[in-house]
Amino acid sequence: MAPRKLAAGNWKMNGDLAALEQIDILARDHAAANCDVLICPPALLVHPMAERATGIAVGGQDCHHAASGAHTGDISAEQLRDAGASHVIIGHSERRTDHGETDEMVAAKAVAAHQAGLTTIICVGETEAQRDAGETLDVIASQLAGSVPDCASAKNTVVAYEPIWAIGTGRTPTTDQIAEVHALMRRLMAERFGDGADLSLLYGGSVKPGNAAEIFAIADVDGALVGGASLKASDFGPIVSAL
Ligand code: G2H
Repeated sequence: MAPRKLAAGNWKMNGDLAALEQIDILARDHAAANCDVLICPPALLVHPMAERATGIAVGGQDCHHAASGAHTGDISAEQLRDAGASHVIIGHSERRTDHGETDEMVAAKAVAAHQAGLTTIICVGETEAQRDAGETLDVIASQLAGSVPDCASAKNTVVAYEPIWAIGTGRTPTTDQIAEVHALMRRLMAERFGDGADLSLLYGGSVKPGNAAEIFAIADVDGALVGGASLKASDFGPIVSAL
């Protein structure tokens, strides 16, 4: 099985009920896309989006590691699944920074998501200081080892490389820099999991209609996790088409 191609949108804390019309446009224009198309809206929009989306998968942006219980303000993987989600982003750098999520916490959430039947998109990425210090490959290897649980497989896990300094900044790594990290991720996943070579590997960080084709042409890039440019179908559509 070759890695599946995936164009994933991460709306972060943006969007409202009126924004769901963007899904109608995407569904209309990309019914025959060459890739899987996924939107991860704020949690409140997961259910209405899943009810409305045709041919577009819907995911959460985080989940708790417990299936239920006294965790005020949190959402479980089971609840996401019940609301119609098929995927969940885990360990985005904004969660790691804003909520102090460690690799260990990310792995525990991923286990919970897999137990609920969700596909996880597990995020890793270096800071600018780590890249400048020549630590990028070590950081990525360490994050993968700590964040991707033993129950991962190509069927339930996608990995996203998101260099923190490229997120929402308009800056992107060079194609060689992306290729180097993705080759490492491919090798490490293949070494660790029986079907690890088949995991989909996404690039994320300032992907736009204007740079998507160049990024998708890089070896071992199977798609993108897109933030700002996923909010409007007029931006995300061309990215889907480029994959
Ligand atoms: C990286 C990405 C989406 P943006 O966080 O996950 O956001 O495309 O806005 O850089």
